[in-house]
Amino acid sequence: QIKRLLCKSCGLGTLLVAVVWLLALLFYSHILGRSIQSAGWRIDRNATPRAELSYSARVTTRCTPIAAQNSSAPKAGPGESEPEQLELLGVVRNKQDKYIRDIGYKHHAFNALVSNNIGLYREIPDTRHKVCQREETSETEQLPQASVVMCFYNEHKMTLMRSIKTVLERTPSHLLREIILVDDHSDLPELEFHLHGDLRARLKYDNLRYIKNEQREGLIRSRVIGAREAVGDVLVFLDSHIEVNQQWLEPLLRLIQAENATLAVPVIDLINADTFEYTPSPLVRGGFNWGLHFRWENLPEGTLKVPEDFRGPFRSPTMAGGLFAVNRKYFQHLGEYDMAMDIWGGENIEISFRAWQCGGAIKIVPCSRVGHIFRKRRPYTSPDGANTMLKNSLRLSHVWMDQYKEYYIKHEKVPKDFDYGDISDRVNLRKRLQCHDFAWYLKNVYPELHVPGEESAKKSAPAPVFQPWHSRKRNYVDSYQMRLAETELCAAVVAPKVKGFWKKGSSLQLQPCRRTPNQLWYETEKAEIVLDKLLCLEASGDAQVTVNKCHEMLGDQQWRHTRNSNS
Ligand code: LR7
Ligand code: MN
Repeated sequence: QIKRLLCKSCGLGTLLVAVVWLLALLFYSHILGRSIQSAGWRIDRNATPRAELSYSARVTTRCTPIAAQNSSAPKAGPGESEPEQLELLGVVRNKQDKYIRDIGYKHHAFNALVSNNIGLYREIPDTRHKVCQREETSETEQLPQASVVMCFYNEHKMTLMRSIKTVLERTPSHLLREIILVDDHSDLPELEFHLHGDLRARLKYDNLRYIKNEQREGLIRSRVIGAREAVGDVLVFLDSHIEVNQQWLEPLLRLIQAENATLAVPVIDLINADTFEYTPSPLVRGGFNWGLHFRWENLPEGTLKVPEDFRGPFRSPTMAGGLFAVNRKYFQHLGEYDMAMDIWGGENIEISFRAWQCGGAIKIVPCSRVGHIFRKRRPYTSPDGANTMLKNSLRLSHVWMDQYKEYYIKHEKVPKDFDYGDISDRVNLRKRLQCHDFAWYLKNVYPELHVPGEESAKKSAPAPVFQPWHSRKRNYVDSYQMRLAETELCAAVVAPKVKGFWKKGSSLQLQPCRRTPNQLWYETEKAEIVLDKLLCLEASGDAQVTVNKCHEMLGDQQWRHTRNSNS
């Protein structure tokens, strides 16, 4: 009896499994309309990497303010959670922890408890593409010296100190002339101490210079105040809540040495405001819309074809503003910043237009990586509550945009009588430097921008945009095993685990199919094929396929399904 029962249920079980399997198969091939080529996965070398983006979510977002965008964050993928360590650092153990966290969010719009617990320094992932690591710094190479200018207003103390500390730790001392801190009249009690001495002692760095503004000036004038004190060959501006990555400075200096009228911009990696997780940003460039808001957008199609292309640099119509290097003399020559711009906003677009129109350039240097805390709101206001972005943008539009300023004014519905102050100095600067007009900029630097009323005959597609601050939260569209046709063998990673992860660079092998983590692949909306949430299928040299750290830059980690016409 028992035997019969068992057999019955086992028969039923088999049937059920078969039905589910069939349904799944049908769903897969008909609904998703794609098939996995199981025998021999192929690298489609002819495909332009960017062409593959066609089924990724294209959301247009801007860099700042970023409040609105975060709410639509894609759900985390399977098994995707913040690294354990960081989670632990966020644990609220007592009232004091809770206070630190809550007041931190209020004053800084990020999780100060985690930041405190991280302390002065931590390891962060090296997010550069592998071609960058091959870039040797030779003994004989003579690079210019940098002065880092960091201005801050009511910055979280530990975060500020870590920003400086990472610069000290990750910059060869012979390339760092000094660090100039400009305290923009902060009024938080913890910053009231003799910051200068305290910081110098704790950071053990003599060339730390400290300026405190007598009144609030805003980041734009503060940067100029700092820059005028600097003596290094190259100015490097940094926000006060950043962590620089390995060899971040050298590629910037190298570019400026070769092209002294180029503003060199690192890739801005993401430091999550809630968890402080550090994740890479994809390679994107800067644009803007007619509201004169900075936007990220994809590189022009075909920019990244072979691994060497990942070294850049890439021309960028604009920059985000906070992090860049520039020859100090050239910065002066170019007219520093507009000193009548207040507090926050617009200066990044202004210096972008000015640089391009007046004979310079802006280039993104992918081998230089600096992480920045992207927060959901700006935690401060201007002293009189004024909309400084509006005033600053009006100034820049009147100086640099010729008749095209009307698109801005219309877009933002700027009141006719809005007072943006006297711009004659900046108009004279434009004349003195004999700068190109805005039509030249649009034609030569940013032909992809849609001009209202004009046909979009320009060759590039409307610029699709990644959301860099979400990039780590991959959107998974599929999961599967890769089974060799007519066999029970599946593509697997068979490698020792290092600190709980498969060893990077491991190649694939065939193994009897099991739904074990080393055989389970997740496909993201960017067409990466991910194993165990961290490793991506990668085409490496010599026609090998391996798994390697996901670099989020597509190219050799972006895959296309091709139907096997014989089956
Ligand atoms: O009144 C102020 N005085 C200051 O000294 C206001 C701010 N600041 C300091 C502040 O402490 C910080 O160190 O200035 C720096 C920038 O201010 P944030 O961090 O509030 O600005 P943000 O990161 O939101 O804004 C981006 O756009 C700004 C436009 O004015 C500046 O150019 C910022 O430097 C810029 N930041 C970046 O580009 C980093 C990447 C973000 C992106 C995209
Ligand atoms: Mn910032």
